[in-house]
Amino acid sequence: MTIPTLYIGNKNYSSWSMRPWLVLRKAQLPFEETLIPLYQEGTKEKLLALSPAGTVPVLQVQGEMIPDSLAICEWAAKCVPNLWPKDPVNRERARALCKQMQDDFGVLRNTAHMNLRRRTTTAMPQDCLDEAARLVAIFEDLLGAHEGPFLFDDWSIADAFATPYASRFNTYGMACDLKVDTYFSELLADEDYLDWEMAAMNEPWTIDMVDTV
Ligand SMILES: N[C@@H](CCC(=O)N[C@@H](CS)C(=O)NCC(=O)O)C(=O)O
Repeated sequence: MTIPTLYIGNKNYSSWSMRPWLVLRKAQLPFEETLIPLYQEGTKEKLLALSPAGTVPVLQVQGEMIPDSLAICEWAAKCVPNLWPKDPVNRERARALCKQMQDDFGVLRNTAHMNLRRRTTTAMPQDCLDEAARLVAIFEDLLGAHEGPFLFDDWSIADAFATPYASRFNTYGMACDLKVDTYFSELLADEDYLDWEMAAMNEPWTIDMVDTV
């Protein structure tokens, strides 16, 4: 079997790419990675050559392309056990939460862009803070209902999906309660996350519209 290739965007900015990369790492599945710098001349053509979605991440497996971060994580979960919670109800709740983390919180995602190198004290607009508070309340409930330290006890794909949000709270200095703050610190101290972050720190590319918010 040929080793799968994960096509990703800039590690500093691409929250969608980070999630399946963390999951493949945690799954200890061998993979190669190819980084396509985003928002440069020719980027869109390169992305469209990978899949009709025209976005990263994309996983190439046996010559076939799997676009979409959650679909890639589902593929990994079929290859190895325990990437989703064991309990069937929690498993489906974790899936639903991942879907929500993809589709919901648009103001938060589009105002407080993931930007691992950045630290700013610029006040975020109220609608962004409101969405951040709504996300924190969801995490707080789950952390209170489980033994922790993760959303559904053991690390799962849901925690990979939460990690880019944790980094946003750091970058923009957004407040959250102690339990969620401790959880975010756990995610950002993860050794695979730190490998990703280190690579992000050394990337040469910048995206002005995201660096000046
Ligand atoms: N729902 C998709 C969204 C992927 C996505 O929007 N990726 C961004 C990178 S962070 C992208 O490729 N943007 C480039 C573009 O839209 O031209 C997923 O979960 O994979």
